Amino acid sequence: MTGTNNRPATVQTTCPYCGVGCGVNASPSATQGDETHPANLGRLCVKGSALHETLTQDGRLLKPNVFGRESTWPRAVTEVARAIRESVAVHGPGSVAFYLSGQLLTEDYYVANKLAKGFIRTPHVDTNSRLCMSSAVAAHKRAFGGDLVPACYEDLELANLLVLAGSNAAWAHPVLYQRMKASGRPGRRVVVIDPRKTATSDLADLHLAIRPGTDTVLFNGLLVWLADQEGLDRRYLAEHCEGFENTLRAAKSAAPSPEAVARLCDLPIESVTTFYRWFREEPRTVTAFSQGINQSSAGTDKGNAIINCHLATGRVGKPGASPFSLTGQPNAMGGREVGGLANSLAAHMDYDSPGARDRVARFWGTDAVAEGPGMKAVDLFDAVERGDIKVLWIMATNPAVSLPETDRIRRALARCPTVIVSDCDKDTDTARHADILLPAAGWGEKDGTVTNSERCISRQRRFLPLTGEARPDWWIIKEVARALGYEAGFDYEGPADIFREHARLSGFENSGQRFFDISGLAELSDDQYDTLEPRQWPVTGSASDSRRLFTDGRFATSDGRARLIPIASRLPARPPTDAFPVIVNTGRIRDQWHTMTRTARSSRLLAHRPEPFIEVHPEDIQALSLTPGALATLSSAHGHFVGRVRATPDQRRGEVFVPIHWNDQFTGQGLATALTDSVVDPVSGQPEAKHGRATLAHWPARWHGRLLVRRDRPKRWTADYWARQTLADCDNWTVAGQSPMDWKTAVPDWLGGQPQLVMEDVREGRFRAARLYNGQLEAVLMVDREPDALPSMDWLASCFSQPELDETTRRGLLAARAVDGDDAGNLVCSCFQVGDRQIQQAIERGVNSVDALGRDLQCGTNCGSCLPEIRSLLVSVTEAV
Ligand SMILES: Nc1nc2c(c(=O)[nH]1)N[C@H]1C(S)=C(S)[C@@H](COP(=O)(O)OP(=O)(O)OC[C@H]3O[C@@H](n4cnc5c(=O)[nH]c(N)nc54)[C@H](O)[C@@H]3O)O[C@H]1N2
Ligand SMILES: Nc1nc2c(c(=O)[nH]1)N[C@H]1C(S)=C(S)[C@@H](COP(=O)(O)OP(=O)(O)OC[C@H]3O[C@@H](n4cnc5c(=O)[nH]c(N)nc54)[C@H](O)[C@@H]3O)O[C@H]1N2
Ligand code: SF4
Ligand SMILES: [Mo]
Repeated sequence: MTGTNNRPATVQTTCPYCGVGCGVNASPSATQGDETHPANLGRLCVKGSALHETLTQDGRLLKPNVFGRESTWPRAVTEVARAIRESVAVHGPGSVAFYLSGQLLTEDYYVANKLAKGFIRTPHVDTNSRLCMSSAVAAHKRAFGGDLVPACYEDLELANLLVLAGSNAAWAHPVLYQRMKASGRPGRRVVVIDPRKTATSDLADLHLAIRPGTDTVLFNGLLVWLADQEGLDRRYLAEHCEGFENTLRAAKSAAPSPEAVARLCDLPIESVTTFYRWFREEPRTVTAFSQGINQSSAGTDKGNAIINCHLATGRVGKPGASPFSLTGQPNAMGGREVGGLANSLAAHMDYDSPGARDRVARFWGTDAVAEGPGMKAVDLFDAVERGDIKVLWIMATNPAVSLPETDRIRRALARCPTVIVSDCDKDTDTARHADILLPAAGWGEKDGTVTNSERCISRQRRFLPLTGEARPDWWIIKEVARALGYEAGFDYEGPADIFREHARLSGFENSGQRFFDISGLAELSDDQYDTLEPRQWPVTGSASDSRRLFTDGRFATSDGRARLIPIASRLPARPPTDAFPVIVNTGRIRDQWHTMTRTARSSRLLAHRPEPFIEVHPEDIQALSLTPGALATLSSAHGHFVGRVRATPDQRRGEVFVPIHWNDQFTGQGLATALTDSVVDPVSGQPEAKHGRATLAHWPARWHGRLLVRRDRPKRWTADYWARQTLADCDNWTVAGQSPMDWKTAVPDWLGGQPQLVMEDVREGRFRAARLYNGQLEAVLMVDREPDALPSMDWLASCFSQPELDETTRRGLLAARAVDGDDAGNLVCSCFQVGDRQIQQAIERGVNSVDALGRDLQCGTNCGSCLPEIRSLLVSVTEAV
């Protein structure tokens, strides 16, 4: 623990990635699961256990930068304050906007929200949570009267029927997935609702490969069926709910029978009725949902269609029985608590909550707060593009990659007179558009709190010195506030001061109406804040069990009753057309985090999927004359995505899946968001990120190449296709081109100088060149007509660690044939670097179970994130043999 004289080697902190919010024992050289943390009880996934590998100074923004020049803090703060002051004076407060993030700590978020809404008085404060959780927030508010998550993690273990709707928890919430798996027992059933078969489906007794976007139909149909089969809790409905009759009527006209549901959702009728029967039979049911539900033009309705079924069966806030929104970002919940969304004000009060504006203004000591809701992310960037926003301050998010129609977002950023970006990295796609860049302290360098998916508040603690001139976000905002003349409102010495104020506001004039109340933490001393144990909210003065909400059937509405919401069946706003016939589904991969600014620093993590890819059904591959392992292009109305084709029957026909992670630093054309439209849910404003439209075609390459260059060498070449992978000593660039190359002339640019070793076979389209420095390998380029004729990357990378290249290696570098060495194949287990080829060979040798493979190769024996993949290899290799 911090604060003691004998500073131990590790510090208890919280993982900065997903909303599971695992406790981590961290030191600069190792990260391990915290056995005392209630979220993970010692477990970590592969990203959490590789955290220390991402703590390099590579790529960090070390100093403020003002209009293209390195600067000092006093100058940067003065410039930010000047831009804001002038814009407010000339164009009014609404010309200033903030775009925040669920990756800020609660204390950072609180001060940003207070400065904007309470002092600058602009309502235009939105956050990347708009792209993430806003549909779930809106659904909670409609049903429960507040943004309230009734369940806790234990419910996932207690449930006898676990429904995972639009969630790939095995990859996106791995530690929760492990808890679900470990709690399996005879009779427990799992249903996965997802258009594609994912690693999560490994746990499923029933997988509903639903037609994208049709979840409202499925759950409307469930409500009708429950009513027909006497599966409702009439008493609970009568005592605690409103709106049932209208809701049932709407459901009946939308989804009258299981047959209609099967047709609309494109599911086998037996699967639909099995799901419905299980749901009716099992009172202990949890429906956990994530982005397959939220990121939809019907996201809020999907959420409410799920909650309707839970209310109608009385399964809310009971052990093992609840709807459960799995939040994405580490502090998505904290941001919602401080009121970071454009339609909220502060501390779970909205602009239209009775008395809220006046109450918050009095509490903050300001004469008035912003007048009403501000613009939501997509509208906000429209306003930036129109020129209505003159100053835009972006913190801890990378909208040039993560918002839909990135071409337009980038145009908007280029047009905005003053773009301020607070980030840890100096060269993100968004930072490239910044006029003022502010270096933010990163994970491990700052103190504060985050709230996870089960309302548990945990401390992030510092265990590293600040990098360069980087400062915590709260400090940066506070300095700007003071420069604007708001000293009195921003008199904070440290995050503990801010946390206490936030806690006080949650209880301020709160007569039990606002469920978000942590006033029990308002008087923590600095030491108590330092040693704060994970706590679920509410935390009021009185001792009460806060594991679950609504246990007494009382909700946060004015009359205390929950609302069922009538839902018309909804389909994606923009179905495929002849011009754009392919449906593009986008999402996460196991080992990367968002726009790769952190996870791509770990070569271990990037090895699992080293290049952008497109997952396609084998019959579509045939129909479109694509080649598995070759490149293909997806083209939408907004741009292109080039990636390697992965053939998989797990994909529905006519639909493809692409990862969201690649950005301009790691590939030439790999933005998933170039394929999605700015179509939003009408209630929440959340973009339909799971449903783009595109054409799909083979990408004809004339040549394929592999370039390995020692790290940090300037790049003086370009290629039609390229993807970068960071390795221990060098960068690996996978490249391809569509026009012929004169390699002898071009090669010095590629290798950073003249090569000593060259081999060219023009007839075969083959070229090999290497540059040495003091006998050591500096750069090597391999070009061939077919990608599989290239030498193995593992072998090439290993040549970089040789202090002096021996004769055999030199000959190998020039050899015409691929040098395979001990190629492990595509990486499966990141912890022990075990590839699919090794696993396949072991299975063929007769090592025929997950446990035996673990004993033989160690794969899957640490974090367990790769177990679903190992299991599917066991099935496919065994079937093939
Ligand atoms: N490894 C990793 N983990 C992460 C993150 C990360 O970047 N990397 N990010 C975190 C964040 S911020 C978030 S929000 C969460 C997201 O966590 P998830 O929501 O679990 O992850 P996604 O891959 O975005 O999408 C989940 C699934 O929705 C399915 N889907 C698409 N359309 C539909 C549909 O119409 N209906 C249904 N039922 N399903 C559909 C997709 O096929 C996909 O498998 O992950 C968090 N965890
Ligand atoms: N097509 C499609 N689009 C999507 C999604 C999808 O599934 N499909 N998912 C959406 C979802 S759910 C999300 S959450 C978003 C995520 O999208 P983003 O929020 O844009 O992605 P990140 O890479 O997490 O960006 C975080 C940035 O903050 C920086 N950073 C890290 N720590 C700190 C800090 O402490 N302070 C500051 N100031 N900066 C810091 C990082 O370097 C990085 O540049 O993407 C959304 N976009
Ligand atoms: S499950 Fe989420 S919070 Fe836990 S270690 Fe993995 S990424 Fe971090
Ligand atoms: Mo998210």
